[in-house]
Amino acid sequence: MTDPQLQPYFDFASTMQPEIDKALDRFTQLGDDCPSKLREAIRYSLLTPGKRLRPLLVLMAADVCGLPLMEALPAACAVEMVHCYSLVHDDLPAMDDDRLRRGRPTCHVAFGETLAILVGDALLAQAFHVLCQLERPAGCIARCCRELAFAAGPESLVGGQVDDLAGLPADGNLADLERIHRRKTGALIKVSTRVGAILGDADTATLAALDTYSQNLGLAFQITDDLLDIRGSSGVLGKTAGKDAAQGKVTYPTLLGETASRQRTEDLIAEARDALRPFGQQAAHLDALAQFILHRDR
Ligand code: GRG
Repeated sequence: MTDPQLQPYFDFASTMQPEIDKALDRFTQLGDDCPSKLREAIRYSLLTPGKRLRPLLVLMAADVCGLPLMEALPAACAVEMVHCYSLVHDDLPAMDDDRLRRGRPTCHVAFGETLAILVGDALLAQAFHVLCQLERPAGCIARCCRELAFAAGPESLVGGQVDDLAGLPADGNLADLERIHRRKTGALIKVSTRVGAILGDADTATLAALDTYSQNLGLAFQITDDLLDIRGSSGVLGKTAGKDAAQGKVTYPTLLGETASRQRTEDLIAEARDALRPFGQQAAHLDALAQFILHRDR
């Protein structure tokens, strides 16, 4: 039976995930100048059933700020496109060399390495093309573009990935690890709520509260990812479990142990939920999503 505290998350997700998927489908009905193999590979990677957490965060943050959900849909899709590009590139042999993603062969296994690189390139560009289709004032769109570009760029996602691939030295500490994850995993989660809030004309206090929420959520998300890598099964996760240990990676559980890592996740989620207090019931969906992170098994 579903935990009643998670119900607002499942209600929101069951209504909005199909809308997100329909919009992603629409935004990838590319014209004849897009080679059919490229279109097929883009859609193969993007339209597979992921959790759609980042687009849900965009929509929930927009909702808290009073923007009609459908108006934020292009931004939700743009963030998912950047996320999907990062997964396709991360899975490449030159990076994490993974063969399973979202329960299916990874893009380069299905379509070859060259096309997988180009799928990532195309998704990154298409994200900004889609973001510019928002029906919001030009200044607001420009701000969203700047925020997403920063989150995807060398001081965030790409920088975090470079440091993650280099690996922490054996004497690496928690601060070093969190610096990687703040950029590699956290930045896209943080920008999701920021973009939703910016579209909803949020004031500074609202943006700051949502930043606190999403920063704590991002770190908690990464720790649960590390724990699932140990305890989860590839079948449920839809990706290869046990990779961190196989690669001898320094992770939260290797630094803190599993029990303390679990406790840290709970503390971070409590802090994330605390930041939502000023919004009361309006933030019920964001609150339930935070609790979902604690319970997720994939
Ligand atoms: C290639 C620039 C570049 C960055 C790659 C995506 C990524 C950065 C690394 C993947 C490795 C990893 C396990 C990251 C932890 C967090 C993460 C992004 C997990 C996957 O996201 P989910 O669980 O995936 O939201 P779905 O498939 O549900 O969308």
